[in-house]
Amino acid sequence: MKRNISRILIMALCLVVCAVIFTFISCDDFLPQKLSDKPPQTELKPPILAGETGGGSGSGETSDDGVSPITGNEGTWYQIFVWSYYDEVGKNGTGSRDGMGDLKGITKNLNHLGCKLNDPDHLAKINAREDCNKSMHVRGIWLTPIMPAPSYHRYDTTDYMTIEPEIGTMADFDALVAECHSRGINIILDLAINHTGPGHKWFQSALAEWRSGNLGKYAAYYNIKAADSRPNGGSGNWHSSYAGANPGNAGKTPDGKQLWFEGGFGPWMPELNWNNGALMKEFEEIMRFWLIDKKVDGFRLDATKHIFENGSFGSGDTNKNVDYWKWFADTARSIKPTVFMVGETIDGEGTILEYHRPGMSSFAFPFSEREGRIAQATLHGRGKFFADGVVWWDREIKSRSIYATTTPLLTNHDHDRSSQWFTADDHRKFAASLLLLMPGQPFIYYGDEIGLKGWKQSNGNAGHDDKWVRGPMIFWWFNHADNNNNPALGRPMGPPNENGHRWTVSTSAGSGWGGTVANPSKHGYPIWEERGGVGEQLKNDDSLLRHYIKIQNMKNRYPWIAWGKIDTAGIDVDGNGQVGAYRVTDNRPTIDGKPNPNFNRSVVIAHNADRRTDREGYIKINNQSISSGNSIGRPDLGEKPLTKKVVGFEATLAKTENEFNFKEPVRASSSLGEGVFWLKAYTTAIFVEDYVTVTE
Ligand SMILES: [Ca+2]
Ligand SMILES: [Ca+2]
Repeated sequence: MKRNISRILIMALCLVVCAVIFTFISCDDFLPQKLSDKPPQTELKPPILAGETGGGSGSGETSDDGVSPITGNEGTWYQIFVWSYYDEVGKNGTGSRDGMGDLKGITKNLNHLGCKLNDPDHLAKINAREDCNKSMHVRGIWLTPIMPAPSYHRYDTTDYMTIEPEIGTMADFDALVAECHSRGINIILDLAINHTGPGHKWFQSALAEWRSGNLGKYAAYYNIKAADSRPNGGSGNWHSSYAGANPGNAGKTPDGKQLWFEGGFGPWMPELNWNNGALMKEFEEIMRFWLIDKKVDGFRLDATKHIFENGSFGSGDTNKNVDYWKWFADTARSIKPTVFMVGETIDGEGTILEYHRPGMSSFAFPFSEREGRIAQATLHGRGKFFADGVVWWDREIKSRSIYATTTPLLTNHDHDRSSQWFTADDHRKFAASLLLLMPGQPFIYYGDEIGLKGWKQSNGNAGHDDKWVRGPMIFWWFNHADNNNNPALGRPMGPPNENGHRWTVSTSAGSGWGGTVANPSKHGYPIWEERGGVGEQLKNDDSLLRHYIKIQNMKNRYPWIAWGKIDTAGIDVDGNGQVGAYRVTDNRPTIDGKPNPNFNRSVVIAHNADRRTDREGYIKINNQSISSGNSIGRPDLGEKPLTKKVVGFEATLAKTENEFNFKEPVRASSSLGEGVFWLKAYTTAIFVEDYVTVTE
């Protein structure tokens, strides 16, 4: 302080600059994956350089500052298959439990997902592992379809503006939304709008009009033709009779011609005719109803590429569909500017990317399942391949729309459960670190956080089908009486058995869901005899659930991971591609009109996917002075030039949240602005690059 400059005021916004390394217990019980193992599929494409794909200007959306409009509430999402989540009451939200999950069951268990925002000690409690630290702190829930529909999966909607009575009432839904919002949790609904169920009044009205010969409003809601033989050259996509809860023949016109309707997914899903303006108006009202009246925060959009086909089923007319979804996204956004939309496009990488152009997200399937990039890193040591993919994907989608965000997932209701093919807990934990620390808004499929297992019928898993991957969430496995002492977790949830838990769901005719599971072991559930459900895993610091919570807590300290700008400048790593790293920088000066205290802060996220060997990495920040006058840093504090640097690293081998308090840097580099990091085998680190403010 003797120096004769007026003053050096070092004001670290967060002197607890930190790198947190968390590690996992080595498991010598299993054979390590050989790094040379050939991935079990054809090589995924390398990242495409900017410009190669003609990224273009998206579909015309711009914003003043060129960055995504955000609310500050972005983050990790959680997908719930309502019927299997938690059974609290009977039909219509009343009476005693009936073996089916319901909306009240979700509301009751929200502590698992997030705690009250208005709790002033929120963060302190997290650090102290009290109350709220039982929560995963997700920022949103995706409910699979909750509207009336005859099938077990509910993607054959018969009424877009009511709630299926099996899971409760509209009042139950309102209560769930309110409770979610009080915890900072968004809710999006699953909309299946390529088709309806045959029981929808629109479809029945359409057929009635065709039969009467008086074609009115509804006749053109579906693709219906009158013909002596099956249309389109006998295409299997056209049906003369419909299936479902109340099957029937489509009937004939007054002059005796058979009626046929298009249904690419089968005779239980007649396809809507999206060339129809009246139908579009209909859906504007449906969107308004949910977004405004019911306060939902957005939609998950089913079967996006099937709206318009290019001839055969599944061919997907991308150009027409992108235009269609642009209409949808623009309409939704005009109703609610903050609406979040994510589509399901099951197709190649290039096609999925194109479905971001409408101004919505689209699930990042190239990162999912056992062949995706997360599994490639987890099972085959391909950390760099993963990180390169992260950077590539994020850049590609942002070049297509400012409203698009990376929306990765490990699995969903259509996939084999990840714990089935991640055979060890360290696999599961490492994969969770990869997923949750991806930029954008990752999705957790309910139960993945406790390692629920289950095969789907595909992949040669004879005797299995969808229900095996939509099994009961397990809140408690052992000692159901424990529940009495843990009211926050609600009543016990047992494993599936012959006595009525969950699997006695015999909903509606033709569902195929009914009956009990005669042999639970086939389902893979016995794993829980060792690990337990939510309740048991919360008590175990080394559990998979505790790992999810741990990462979520860390991630939520750096919320810009969900929206920031991504790059790899100055990052270098050793090894043969086992280490992958990328930087995410908060590029929002303001959030919701308020100065963003994290503006221009960044983190480097690094993963060592080598399961056996510690690896080095190197980060160099160019001590780059950021010129003043561009409102960086803390405009609310009137801060002047900021110098960005890595102040230090902490190399705590953190196993519990208590160790995340970033006490002191233990690995500060010798010169400011650069540093070497060292990652133990199969660990992940977050390095926080912070600011030191220097004023004269
Ligand atoms: Ca129930
Ligand atoms: Ca269609």
